[in-house]
Amino acid sequence: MSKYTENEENKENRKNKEKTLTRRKLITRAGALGGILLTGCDTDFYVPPKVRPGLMGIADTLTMASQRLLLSGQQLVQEHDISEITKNFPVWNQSNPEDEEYQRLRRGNYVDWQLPVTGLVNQPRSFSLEELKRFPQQTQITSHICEQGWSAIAQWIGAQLLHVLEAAGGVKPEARYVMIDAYGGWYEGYDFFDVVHPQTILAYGMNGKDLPLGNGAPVRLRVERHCGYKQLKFIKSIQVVSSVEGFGRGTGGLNSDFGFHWYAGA
Ligand SMILES: Nc1nc2c(c(=O)[nH]1)N[C@H]1C(S)=C(S)[C@@H](COP(=O)(O)O)O[C@H]1N2
Ligand SMILES: [Mo]
Repeated sequence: MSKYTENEENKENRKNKEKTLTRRKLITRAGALGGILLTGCDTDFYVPPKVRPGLMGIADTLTMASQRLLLSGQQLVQEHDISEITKNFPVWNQSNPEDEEYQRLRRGNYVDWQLPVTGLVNQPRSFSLEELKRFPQQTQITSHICEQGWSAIAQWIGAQLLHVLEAAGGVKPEARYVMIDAYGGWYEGYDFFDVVHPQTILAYGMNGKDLPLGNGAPVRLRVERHCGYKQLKFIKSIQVVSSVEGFGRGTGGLNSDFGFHWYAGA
């Protein structure tokens, strides 16, 4: 039925993910990434990069800290059955970035699309779509919750962000955030708690097909414990950084620049 996966394959996939998900393994993996969890930056996991002033800031920090404490074992979000997939998954906000470069790539069916991974990685490099598809393929059927009041279930197919960073030589010890730029001007930042999560993938497929244009072709992020606006579409480049200074208004993402919570955990 599907180009990428079958129901059974998905079940097998999920079992494998559950097996690999022990805290010890996570630390080992993160250790391979440059000792992220071992170099004394644990408290970074509990506070946003920029705490908003006043009550909002206190609320943000408490929400993030309490969820992070509860989720310190890196639980997986619930995965659904193929029969629960929403028939017409919405296309929300941007549906076809106008950038000339994006339009050129789209007309060429993204054959020339390249994803640069730079900053605090040991071997900066780019990945083509074909190269991304060569990483172990992960599928997950999850629900997407938009802060603007809708939710829908889809199957996402992609490569773990963790694997991609490993293929760029792993990250340097100063690495704290992954900043992702998108065509159309959006950008978002993520900390390593979410970056190394086994369900955080660069998705190039949706419901058994290539990712449709309006849902972020050729590649979008799925960071499953977050709500809609963190699920960045039309990915252009990835940068590993020690600080979110110098990106937009310096809050760590376009949405937080405009007053949304940086930490959008659902
Ligand atoms: N680049 C980019 N990413 C984006 C958006 C966008 O407009 N541009 N919208 C966000 C919001 S608010 C939501 S709810 C989801 C919508 O994803 P969909 O269009 O696949 O439904 O993408 C998120 N990522
Ligand atoms: Mo959203």
